[in-house]
Amino acid sequence: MFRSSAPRIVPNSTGPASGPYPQETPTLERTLVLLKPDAVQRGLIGRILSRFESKGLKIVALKLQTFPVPLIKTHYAEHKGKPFYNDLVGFMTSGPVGALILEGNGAIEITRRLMGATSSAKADPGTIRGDFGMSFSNNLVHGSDSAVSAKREIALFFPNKSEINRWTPANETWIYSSEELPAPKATKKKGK
Ligand code: IDP
Ligand code: MG
Repeated sequence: MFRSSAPRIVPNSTGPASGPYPQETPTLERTLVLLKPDAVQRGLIGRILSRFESKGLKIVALKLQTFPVPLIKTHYAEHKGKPFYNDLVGFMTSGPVGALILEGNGAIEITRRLMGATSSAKADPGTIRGDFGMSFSNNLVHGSDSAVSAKREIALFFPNKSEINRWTPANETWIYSSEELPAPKATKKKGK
Protein backbone atom coordinates (compact mmCIF):
# COMPACT_ATOMS: atom_id res chain seq x y z
CA MET A 1 0.00 0.00 0.00
CA PHE A 2 1.23 3.50 -0.80
CA ARG A 3 2.13 5.47 2.31
CA SER A 4 2.49 9.21 2.47
CA SER A 5 5.96 10.45 3.47
CA ALA A 6 4.36 12.71 6.07
CA PRO A 7 3.54 10.94 9.35
CA ARG A 8 1.20 12.52 11.86
CA ILE A 9 1.44 12.56 15.64
CA VAL A 10 -1.44 10.39 16.87
CA PRO A 11 -2.75 9.82 20.40
CA ASN A 12 -2.75 6.33 21.89
CA SER A 13 -5.82 4.20 21.37
CA THR A 14 -7.93 4.26 24.53
CA GLY A 15 -10.49 1.70 23.34
CA PRO A 16 -10.43 -2.00 24.10
CA ALA A 17 -7.56 -3.95 22.56
CA SER A 18 -8.59 -5.71 19.36
CA GLY A 19 -5.23 -7.45 19.04
CA PRO A 20 -1.82 -7.54 20.68
CA TYR A 21 -0.78 -4.06 19.48
CA PRO A 22 -3.14 -1.12 20.13
CA GLN A 23 -2.58 -0.78 23.87
CA GLU A 24 1.11 -1.56 23.68
CA THR A 25 2.11 0.69 20.81
CA PRO A 26 3.27 4.01 22.27
CA THR A 27 2.37 7.35 20.77
CA LEU A 28 4.46 8.71 17.93
CA GLU A 29 6.64 11.35 19.60
CA ARG A 30 9.41 13.81 18.95
CA THR A 31 12.17 14.53 21.45
CA LEU A 32 15.06 16.99 21.63
CA VAL A 33 18.57 15.59 21.98
CA LEU A 34 21.72 17.63 22.59
CA LEU A 35 25.20 16.23 21.99
CA LYS A 36 26.99 18.23 24.67
CA PRO A 37 30.39 19.93 24.11
CA ASP A 38 32.26 16.95 25.62
CA ALA A 39 30.70 14.60 23.04
CA VAL A 40 31.70 16.94 20.22
CA GLN A 41 35.25 17.55 21.54
CA ARG A 42 35.83 13.84 22.13
CA GLY A 43 34.84 12.93 18.58
CA LEU A 44 31.82 10.90 19.71
CA ILE A 45 29.13 12.51 17.54
CA GLY A 46 29.07 9.63 15.07
CA ARG A 47 29.05 6.86 17.65
CA ILE A 48 26.29 8.49 19.69
CA LEU A 49 24.10 9.23 16.66
CA SER A 50 24.66 5.65 15.59
CA ARG A 51 23.05 4.41 18.83
CA PHE A 52 19.86 6.33 18.05
CA GLU A 53 19.84 5.39 14.37
CA SER A 54 20.50 1.72 15.10
CA LYS A 55 17.60 1.65 17.54
CA GLY A 56 15.25 2.79 14.79
CA LEU A 57 14.69 6.36 15.92
CA LYS A 58 14.39 8.77 13.00
CA ILE A 59 16.46 11.96 12.89
CA VAL A 60 14.15 14.71 11.61
CA ALA A 61 16.40 17.72 12.41
CA LEU A 62 20.14 18.07 12.96
CA LYS A 63 22.57 20.96 13.42
CA LEU A 64 25.88 21.90 15.08
CA GLN A 65 26.04 25.26 16.83
CA THR A 66 27.55 27.15 19.75
CA PHE A 67 24.34 28.30 21.38
CA PRO A 68 24.00 31.68 23.11
CA VAL A 69 24.01 31.91 26.91
CA PRO A 70 20.39 33.17 27.20
CA LEU A 71 19.08 30.21 25.19
CA ILE A 72 20.94 27.68 27.35
CA LYS A 73 19.78 29.49 30.51
CA THR A 74 16.18 29.20 29.32
CA HIS A 75 16.69 25.55 28.43
CA TYR A 76 17.99 24.74 31.93
CA ALA A 77 15.70 27.19 33.80
CA GLU A 78 14.44 24.38 36.09
CA HIS A 79 17.96 24.15 37.58
CA LYS A 80 18.40 27.89 38.22
CA GLY A 81 19.72 28.44 41.74
CA LYS A 82 21.25 24.98 42.09
CA PRO A 83 24.99 24.85 42.93
CA PHE A 84 25.93 23.44 39.51
CA TYR A 85 23.77 25.81 37.41
CA ASN A 86 26.43 28.40 36.49
CA ASP A 87 29.00 25.72 35.63
CA LEU A 88 26.37 23.90 33.56
CA VAL A 89 25.58 27.03 31.54
CA GLY A 90 29.33 27.72 31.09
CA PHE A 91 29.95 24.14 29.98
CA MET A 92 27.02 24.08 27.56
CA THR A 93 28.10 27.33 25.90
CA SER A 94 31.83 26.50 25.79
CA GLY A 95 31.74 25.22 22.21
CA PRO A 96 29.68 23.55 19.54
CA VAL A 97 26.71 21.44 20.57
CA GLY A 98 24.90 19.01 18.30
CA ALA A 99 21.14 19.56 18.40
CA LEU A 100 18.74 17.09 16.90
CA ILE A 101 15.15 15.97 16.98
CA LEU A 102 14.38 12.26 17.12
CA GLU A 103 11.01 10.87 16.10
CA GLY A 104 9.50 7.46 16.75
CA ASN A 105 6.87 5.59 18.74
CA GLY A 106 7.66 6.30 22.38
CA ALA A 107 10.75 8.31 21.37
CA ILE A 108 10.96 10.35 24.60
CA GLU A 109 11.29 7.47 27.05
CA ILE A 110 13.31 5.29 24.66
CA THR A 111 15.85 8.08 24.18
CA ARG A 112 16.19 8.59 27.95
CA ARG A 113 16.76 4.87 28.44
CA LEU A 114 19.41 4.80 25.70
CA MET A 115 21.16 7.74 27.41
CA GLY A 116 21.32 6.18 30.87
CA ALA A 117 21.38 7.77 34.34
CA THR A 118 22.52 11.38 34.77
CA SER A 119 25.80 10.41 36.41
CA SER A 120 27.89 8.69 33.73
CA ALA A 121 29.80 6.90 36.49
CA LYS A 122 26.60 5.23 37.68
CA ALA A 123 24.88 4.79 34.30
CA ASP A 124 24.40 1.18 33.22
CA PRO A 125 26.83 -0.35 30.74
CA GLY A 126 25.14 -0.44 27.34
CA THR A 127 23.80 3.10 27.71
CA ILE A 128 25.50 6.07 26.05
CA ARG A 129 26.54 7.66 29.34
CA GLY A 130 27.46 4.28 30.82
CA ASP A 131 29.66 3.33 27.89
CA PHE A 132 31.33 6.63 27.08
CA GLY A 133 31.51 8.74 30.24
CA MET A 134 32.89 9.03 33.78
CA SER A 135 31.44 12.36 34.88
CA PHE A 136 28.27 13.73 36.45
CA SER A 137 28.32 17.04 34.61
CA ASN A 138 30.15 16.09 31.41
CA ASN A 139 27.62 13.42 30.58
CA LEU A 140 27.59 13.68 26.79
CA VAL A 141 23.90 13.96 26.00
CA HIS A 142 20.66 15.69 26.87
CA GLY A 143 17.23 14.23 26.13
CA SER A 144 13.82 15.72 26.89
CA ASP A 145 12.29 14.16 30.00
CA SER A 146 8.56 14.47 29.12
CA ALA A 147 6.19 15.41 26.32
CA VAL A 148 5.83 18.90 27.80
CA SER A 149 9.62 19.36 27.96
CA ALA A 150 10.06 18.01 24.43
CA LYS A 151 7.58 20.50 23.01
CA ARG A 152 9.22 23.41 24.84
CA GLU A 153 12.78 22.38 24.01
CA ILE A 154 12.09 21.65 20.33
CA ALA A 155 10.56 25.12 19.95
CA LEU A 156 13.62 26.62 21.68
CA PHE A 157 16.31 24.93 19.58
CA PHE A 158 14.36 24.64 16.33
CA PRO A 159 12.15 27.73 16.17
CA ASN A 160 12.23 27.58 12.38
CA LYS A 161 9.88 24.80 11.23
CA SER A 162 11.71 24.54 7.89
CA GLU A 163 14.60 22.89 9.81
CA ILE A 164 12.32 19.96 10.71
CA ASN A 165 12.03 17.34 7.99
CA ARG A 166 9.13 15.06 7.20
CA TRP A 167 10.49 11.93 5.58
CA THR A 168 9.99 8.18 5.56
CA PRO A 169 13.09 6.02 6.06
CA ALA A 170 13.43 3.34 3.38
CA ASN A 171 13.55 0.66 6.09
CA GLU A 172 10.60 1.89 8.18
CA THR A 173 8.35 -1.04 7.25
CA TRP A 174 11.03 -3.34 8.71
CA ILE A 175 11.53 -1.32 11.90
CA TYR A 176 7.80 -1.44 12.77
CA SER A 177 5.17 -4.09 12.16
CA SER A 178 2.27 -2.97 9.95
CA GLU A 179 0.11 -2.43 13.07
CA GLU A 180 2.73 -0.18 14.64
CA LEU A 181 3.63 1.95 11.63
CA PRO A 182 3.18 5.67 12.28
CA ALA A 183 -0.09 6.67 10.59
CA PRO A 184 0.16 8.59 7.33
CA LYS A 185 -0.90 12.21 7.53
CA ALA A 186 -4.49 12.78 6.47
CA THR A 187 -4.71 14.77 3.25
CA LYS A 188 -6.80 17.93 3.61
CA LYS A 189 -9.59 18.12 1.03
CA LYS A 190 -10.04 21.37 -0.85
CA GLY A 191 -12.44 23.78 0.83
CA LYS A 192 -12.37 21.92 4.16
P1 IDP B 1 19.45 14.87 32.99
O1 IDP B 1 20.38 15.51 31.98
O2 IDP B 1 19.73 13.41 33.17
O3 IDP B 1 17.99 15.17 32.68
P2 IDP B 1 19.24 16.84 35.13
O4 IDP B 1 19.04 16.51 36.58
O5 IDP B 1 18.11 17.46 34.38
O6 IDP B 1 19.77 15.52 34.41
O7 IDP B 1 20.49 17.84 35.08
C1 IDP B 1 20.81 18.54 33.90
C2 IDP B 1 22.30 18.47 33.69
O8 IDP B 1 22.95 19.21 34.74
C3 IDP B 1 22.89 17.07 33.79
O9 IDP B 1 22.78 16.36 32.58
C4 IDP B 1 24.32 17.37 34.17
O10 IDP B 1 25.07 17.77 33.03
C5 IDP B 1 24.15 18.56 35.11
N1 IDP B 1 24.04 18.16 36.53
C6 IDP B 1 22.94 17.69 37.14
N2 IDP B 1 23.18 17.45 38.44
C7 IDP B 1 24.46 17.81 38.65
C8 IDP B 1 25.31 17.80 39.82
O11 IDP B 1 24.89 17.42 40.92
N3 IDP B 1 26.59 18.21 39.64
C9 IDP B 1 27.07 18.65 38.44
N4 IDP B 1 26.31 18.67 37.34
C10 IDP B 1 25.02 18.25 37.42
MG1 MG C 1 16.91 16.94 32.78
